[in-house]
Amino acid sequence: MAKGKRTYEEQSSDPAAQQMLIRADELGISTAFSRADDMVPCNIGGSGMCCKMCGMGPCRLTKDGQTGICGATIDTIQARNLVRAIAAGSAAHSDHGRDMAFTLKAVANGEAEGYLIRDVAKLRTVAAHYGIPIEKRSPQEIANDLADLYIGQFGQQRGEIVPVKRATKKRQELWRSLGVIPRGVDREVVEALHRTHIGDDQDAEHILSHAIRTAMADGWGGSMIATDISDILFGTPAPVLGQANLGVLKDDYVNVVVHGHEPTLSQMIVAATQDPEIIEYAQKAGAKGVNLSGICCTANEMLIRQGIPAAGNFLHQELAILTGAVEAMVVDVQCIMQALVELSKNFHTQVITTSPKVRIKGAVHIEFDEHKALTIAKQILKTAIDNYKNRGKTHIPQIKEDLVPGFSHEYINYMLGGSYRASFRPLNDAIMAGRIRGVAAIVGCNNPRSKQDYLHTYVTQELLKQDVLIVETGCGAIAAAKLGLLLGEAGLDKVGPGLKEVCETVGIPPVLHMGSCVDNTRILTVLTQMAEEGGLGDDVDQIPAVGLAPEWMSEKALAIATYCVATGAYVIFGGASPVSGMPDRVSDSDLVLNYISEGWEKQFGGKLEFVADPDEMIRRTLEHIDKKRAALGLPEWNPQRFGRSGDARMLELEELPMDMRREALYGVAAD
Ligand code: XCC
Repeated sequence: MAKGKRTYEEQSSDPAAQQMLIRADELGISTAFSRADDMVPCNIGGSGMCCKMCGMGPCRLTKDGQTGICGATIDTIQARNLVRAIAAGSAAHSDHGRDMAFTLKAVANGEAEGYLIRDVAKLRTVAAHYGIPIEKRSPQEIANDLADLYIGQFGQQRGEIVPVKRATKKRQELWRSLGVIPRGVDREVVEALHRTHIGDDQDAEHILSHAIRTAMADGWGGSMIATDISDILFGTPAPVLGQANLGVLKDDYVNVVVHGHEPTLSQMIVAATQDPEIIEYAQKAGAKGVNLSGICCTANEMLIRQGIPAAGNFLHQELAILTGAVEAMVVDVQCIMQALVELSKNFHTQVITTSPKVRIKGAVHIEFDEHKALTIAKQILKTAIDNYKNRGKTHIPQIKEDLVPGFSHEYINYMLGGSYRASFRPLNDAIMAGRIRGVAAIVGCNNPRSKQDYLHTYVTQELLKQDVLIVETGCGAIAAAKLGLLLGEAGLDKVGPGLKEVCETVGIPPVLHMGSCVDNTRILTVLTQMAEEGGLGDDVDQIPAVGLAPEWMSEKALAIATYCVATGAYVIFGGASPVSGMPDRVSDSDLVLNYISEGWEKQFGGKLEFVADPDEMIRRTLEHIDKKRAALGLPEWNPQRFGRSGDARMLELEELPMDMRREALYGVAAD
């Protein structure tokens, strides 16, 4: 809750952000940070107690026993608000997946300029899951069939969406018995809106079962489709060296920042920046070339595949423009603040919208079309280059960090066992022995209501000390990157002894960056493969693992949380709970709160809780991990037991200053 103006250190834990917030104040410009200080959130809407579903209201249920004008109870209202948010989040991710499927179809038919099928092996693997014939067929033929199958998932009316076949057999049976398998992606989103219209579904538990079905249409539908096709078209990620933070912007280059979510656009812009015509055009304009970087999940898509630097996470979008060094901020869909356009008027930056679905008044619109992708990408870059001459004074914080992202589930599988014995066996063994106490997925957004990156990085660092292996996606991964936690040699002196041994043996950082927010489906796949590998029970809910989104803010995050719960995970969200009810009358409005926790745990083995205090998040995470270990009959975690087998080279490296360690390990000197 806002309590007046915070100090810069209270607004962000990132020194680069703090520098830009000082600059914003000097210039008298507002940011999401200052607007959050100025605007107190509505505690009635925020706690899920306001119903705006019809014109008789809005009804605000602030007194015990009060109902809306139609008689709707607080439980019904909270459940309806939650399922609507989940439907919006699922729609966003899934519409992204749909566009990827259309692009795959166009590529298969030779109608998409500039795109290739880069990962034929993944295409064949994915197609084989669904019985699409792969032998003696060209990649284009297979891709055409897969695209048709995937496009069909969105409008399917009956039956089951096909990616659920990739869950454990036991989980599929559970979902079938509970009747929650999505019939079609669009159908579940539409039904969520129908059920929550005035006078429809008015049993909170019944509404919440559809929340599960709708979220599964995202995680085991639209998002999984998006991840599969991104890998097929742009390559399945493998570790690559990258950089993160505002210091990646360059004074003597044309800076183009790509922000949003869909790799169809950003990957073509990556290709266009390497075109000799564009390089020459930039040089004629007086720059050394075009320097590309990303914000939000577009950053993650480019980072995990090509090592293109990330200028920052969600709350860095305005700060990048405040440097005065950005010629163009190119946006597509999701997480784009309308404030960018007003802000850009103080500088020379052009905000360029590209999606037929997203326009911002005052922005330049250059519509993207995958059939002419490379041509449009070049047009966008030329627009940015033409703007270089208008650049004024710049203030680029000289702060950036190296990182190694790109840990797809395929790569994790390979790195653990090598080409001939690729498997999750070594990871399961390490958990069973207690070298790794458990696994935490720390994902999700920034939220200006809390200190930027603090909750992400505090929880991450504390869990690492407890031998918890961390996987990350989205803006949380960029937070960890900015702090240097995605580099093995930087993080290893801060992690528990058993985890350190595993990371040194395999040669991985203790925090694995798995990609963008749609790539949370990679985490579903990892958990499924761990369960199928054996030794950690026979389904995901038995694995000592927890999902956390300490700084969540988007409806997509709620959809992700809910499909993870449906898959058997314990999910902890930080910040405010959208179903908390008023603090002084929790007893009157706790049905939804309890149902998504204990109720869902009884059904799915996973639960969703909102916990504001980071130490309590850590306590509950470790308690859950230890409970799952005990249920599996695994030895209690004992930090004294491991950690003496580290090899001499790592010990030597730890004695070196950081830049020399990096050079020794990666052959790249820090600059
Ligand atoms: Fe959240 Fe998904 Fe947006 Fe970042 S970008 S703010 S949804 S973490 Ni994906």
